[in-house]
Amino acid sequence: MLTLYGSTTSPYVRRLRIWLANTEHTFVNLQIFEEQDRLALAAKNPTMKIPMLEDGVDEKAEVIFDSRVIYRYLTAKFADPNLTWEQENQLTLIDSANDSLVQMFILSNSDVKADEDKLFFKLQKERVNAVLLQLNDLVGDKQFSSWHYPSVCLYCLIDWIEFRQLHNMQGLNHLLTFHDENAERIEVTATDPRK
Ligand SMILES: N[C@@H](CCC(=O)N[C@@H](CS)C(=O)NCC(=O)O)C(=O)O
Repeated sequence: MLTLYGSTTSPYVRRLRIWLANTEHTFVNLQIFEEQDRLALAAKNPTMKIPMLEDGVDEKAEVIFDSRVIYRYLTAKFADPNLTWEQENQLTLIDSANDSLVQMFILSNSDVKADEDKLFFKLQKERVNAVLLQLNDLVGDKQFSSWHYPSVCLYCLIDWIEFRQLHNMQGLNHLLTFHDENAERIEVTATDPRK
């Protein structure tokens, strides 16, 4: 029995909800910044980050942290092919922009103003700009034309950026087209964080 713990707004969780759309599993929707759910999460996962996967029940359950490791775990469990090194790099690009945006989002929710003269914000902005440009080029090179796992992750990143209004996507036309082309997939609409 597979149980995925997460939230409906996290882009890291959404990629796995989409990936597991045709696999029997239970989704536990946590409010990770609220006391009770936080305690429940901490009891199993001291990183206190979502997603988290549980395979099995009680003491016999395998508990896996981190979306990347969860994906590898699922790949091994269902004997799916591993990602290529090129796809691993695509995932690293996506995750690095995603991580920077998550950190800046948490800071803005902590009333810390994004001061571009400060090293922290300079570094994150530089990374996000460079990575999104590179991903835009890769989409232009047709590397995301099939709906493989990196495509799912890329979609979740772009859609989360739009949902939270985190970055001006003007000019990143390949990314915007890629987003539009995949927006009506059933597993995408079913996991829309706006619902
Ligand atoms: N490397 C992790 C990142 C997961 C992550 O950053 N999750 C966010 C939600 S989008 C989180 O749980 N943040 C809680 C915190 O930073 O305290 C993964 O791929 O699963």
